[in-house]
Amino acid sequence: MQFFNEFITSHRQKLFLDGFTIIKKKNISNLDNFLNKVNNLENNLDNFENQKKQKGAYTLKPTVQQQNKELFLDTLFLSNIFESCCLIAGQQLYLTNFKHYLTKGKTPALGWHRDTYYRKNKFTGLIPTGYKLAIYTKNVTENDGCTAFVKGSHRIDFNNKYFDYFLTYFSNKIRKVELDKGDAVLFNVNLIHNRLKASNFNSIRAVTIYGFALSHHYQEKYLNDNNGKIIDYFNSELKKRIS
Ligand SMILES: O=C(O)CCC(=O)C(=O)O
Repeated sequence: MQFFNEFITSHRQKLFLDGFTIIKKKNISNLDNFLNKVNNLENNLDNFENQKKQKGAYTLKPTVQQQNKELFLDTLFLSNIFESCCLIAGQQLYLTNFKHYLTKGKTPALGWHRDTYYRKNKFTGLIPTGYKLAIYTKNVTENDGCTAFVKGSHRIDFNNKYFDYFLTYFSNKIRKVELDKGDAVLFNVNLIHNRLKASNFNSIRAVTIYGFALSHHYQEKYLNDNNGKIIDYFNSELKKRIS
């Protein structure tokens, strides 16, 4: 119990200070079945389509994502990862969506961005700020297009793109997360982050990214197309566990 409390507290402090925290696979139970099945999906490129918003990256086709929604959502509950994320964040989290990304070979960087921000009197993204959980289904090194963060930038936000540019290119706050298959990262979506370019011809980088809001209320915004079925399934599984 003491180990558990210390584990959660240290991740919570990292999340507060840095805006992200790495959860190693050894601390996540029952992940192997998920990793094996997702690797099988990754082995067939017919399961994927070009991701329109991310040049050079692929995501699961909507039909394949629907067929496999139980695989991606059950793993949150069958392992301890979702419960750990709620304890680390200090509150109940509610799924808004998930995407499984694949990049193969040389791939350009996604670009530095915050998901939630305020510019020119306009808010973008979820207010209050939600979280994303990334579970890596392949090892990832700096040259494979790893995720990178501007450490602490969720707490240094002057709502100004030039200041963000300064943080990204001239500060020493960039952290590139090199990880092993099965490791996960929980991050605050106000944090400046990026998928760096993959510079190896033979690199394969794969990750499932789940978006979480802080209330049921925010799920409504995501009830479009087939995503409603994904949210309904998540909510019904969550209800079984918290009622
Ligand atoms: O794929 C990544 O590492 C970053 C993804 C990202 O930027 C996002 O989900 O907002």
